[in-house]
Amino acid sequence: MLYLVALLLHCLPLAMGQYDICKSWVTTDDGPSWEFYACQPKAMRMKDYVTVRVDPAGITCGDPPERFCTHENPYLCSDECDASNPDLAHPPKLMFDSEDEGLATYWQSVTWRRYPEPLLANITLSWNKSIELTDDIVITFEYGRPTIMMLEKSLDNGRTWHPYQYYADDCMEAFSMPARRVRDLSTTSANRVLCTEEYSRWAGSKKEKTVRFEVRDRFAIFAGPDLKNMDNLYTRLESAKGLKDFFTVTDLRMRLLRPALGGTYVQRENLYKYFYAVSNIEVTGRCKCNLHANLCTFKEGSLQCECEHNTTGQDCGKCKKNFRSRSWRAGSYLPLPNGSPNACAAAGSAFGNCECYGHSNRCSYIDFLNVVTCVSCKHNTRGQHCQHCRLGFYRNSSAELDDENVCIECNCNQIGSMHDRCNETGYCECKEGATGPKCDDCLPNYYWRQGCFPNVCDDELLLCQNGGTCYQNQRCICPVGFKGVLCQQSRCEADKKDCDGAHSVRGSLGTVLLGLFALQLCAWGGL
Ligand SMILES: *[C@@H]1O[C@H](CO)[C@@H](O)[C@H](O)[C@H]1NC(C)=O
Ligand SMILES: *[C@@H]1O[C@H](CO)[C@@H](O)[C@H](O)[C@H]1NC(C)=O
Ligand SMILES: *[C@@H]1O[C@H](CO)[C@@H](O)[C@H](O)[C@H]1NC(C)=O
Ligand SMILES: *[C@@H]1O[C@H](CO)[C@@H](O)[C@H](O)[C@H]1NC(C)=O
Ligand SMILES: *[C@@H]1O[C@H](CO)[C@@H](O)[C@H](O)[C@H]1NC(C)=O
Ligand SMILES: [Ca+2]
Repeated sequence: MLYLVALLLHCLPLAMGQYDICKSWVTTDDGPSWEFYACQPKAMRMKDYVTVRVDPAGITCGDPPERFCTHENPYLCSDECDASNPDLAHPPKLMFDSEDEGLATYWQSVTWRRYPEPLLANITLSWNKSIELTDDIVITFEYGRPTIMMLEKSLDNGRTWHPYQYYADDCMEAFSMPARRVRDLSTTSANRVLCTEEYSRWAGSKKEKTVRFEVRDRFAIFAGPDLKNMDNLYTRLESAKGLKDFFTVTDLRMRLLRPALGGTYVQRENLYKYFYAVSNIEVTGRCKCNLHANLCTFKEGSLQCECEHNTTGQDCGKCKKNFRSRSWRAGSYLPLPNGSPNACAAAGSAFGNCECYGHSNRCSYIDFLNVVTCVSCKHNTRGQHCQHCRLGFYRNSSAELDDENVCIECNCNQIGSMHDRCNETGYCECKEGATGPKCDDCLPNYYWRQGCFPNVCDDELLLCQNGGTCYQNQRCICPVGFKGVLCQQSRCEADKKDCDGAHSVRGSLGTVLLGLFALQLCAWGGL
């Protein structure tokens, strides 16, 4: 009986659907214990957790109130957008509400009054959380779909953006790209960014209202038309480079580049029928939790994985404190059907007590020393337990030993310091005259020029004499008639020839005068 229960529990992950549970309590010959599996949260309607931004400012219609027409009825311009009237306003949030039966609510742009200046709008969706798409992105346009648009994505909360898909009624003309269909992609091109003409042609504003980013069609390349063979998809997601990331986003941006034209050319005499109107943006996906969580909750304004396997972080992207005896790893879909949890291990539990503070996954026994030591310490660490910093690095005293950033580069100035090592507080050893933690400054009375050199002149003790000026502490610029390091020497004294005006007078009146002045000085000197 007990065995049967164990068997049932063991089969539970399969019965629940793939990767739905992270662990189960199983009884084996050795007694009951936890067994761990790769796990992921359920797919959700991501529009419920999104923040939206529409650009440029003033692109939303209704301020000031404006009339607009439709392509079906271009001369009956009775519709009005008025931001100050809740019944006639079309704010961005109406792209994410739930549609009541029949009546569509939508965001709407201003009309194309400024034609031929392009009518451009960006709709940016942000989750502040990485999300794995599990179904098509579906954007519903009222009054016709744009004739040119583009979908972009970010994987780093909007710091960098990448094209995701191009849409145009003529891909060659709009983007200089051949038109392709996702259905025609193959296993090696499943993550290709392409231009499609399937969602941009005019078909009447009521008939074809949606623009898609086809996630299912791309999945189907591996999982078959009805997505029956998900095992094959999961296997591919593990092995094909970049495939998982292709379906992962933190932000999406629709760049609307040209509105619906009603199947003809722009009619300049009636620009009130050209605008964008989006009633719904459906994004279906799951929180990316690196296969370490089966729950994702909305807390403090952001989605967060409820991490298992002793991992932590928004995406379960690192090991919990005191569970860093080996480096963090994402869980794996493989081997099928339960995958590998790749759980974080408690310090001291792995490798017969050889602690490596999470900087190494390998230990090795050194026979003649009779010790076990960590191998290939990462994160600039070294030592038997990766407990020291490599030469040229120093320990961050406010970081735990198992922190990835525990070792900080010394960064000693190559010219100012004796070598590239530093002491425990990051101070480098400086050459003569150099100072500062990194030896990139000079002591007082030294100047920097490919290293520190003692001042030749300054404003205190090493004053330039006889009206000379000190140039960058490097040398005195002496007036005519004087020389020497500090202009302390009269040229007349040094060399009688210089006092002989006839030799030094050349050209301009100024030189002549200066020469005469020098002669005069010589004469005084002689007195
Ligand atoms: C839309 O976003 C792109 C960057 O992705 C930017 O270059 C462009 O200027 C934006 N357009 C508008 C109308 O804000
Ligand atoms: C994004 O999420 C992180 C982690 O949950 C949170 O600390 C941060 O405040 C969020 N940022 C915004 C702009 O919501
Ligand atoms: C995580 O750590 C706890 C102890 O705090 C332990 O009971 C549990 O089995 C660990 N989980 C995994 C997946 O290693
Ligand atoms: C040292 O570690 C602390 C804690 O992890 C971190 O906040 C700080 O930025 C680190 N200092 C440097 C210089 O990297
Ligand atoms: C490191 O060197 C600096 C400068 O010489 C010194 O002030 C500091 O006390 C030294 N720190 C340690 C831990 O030796
Ligand atoms: Ca709506």
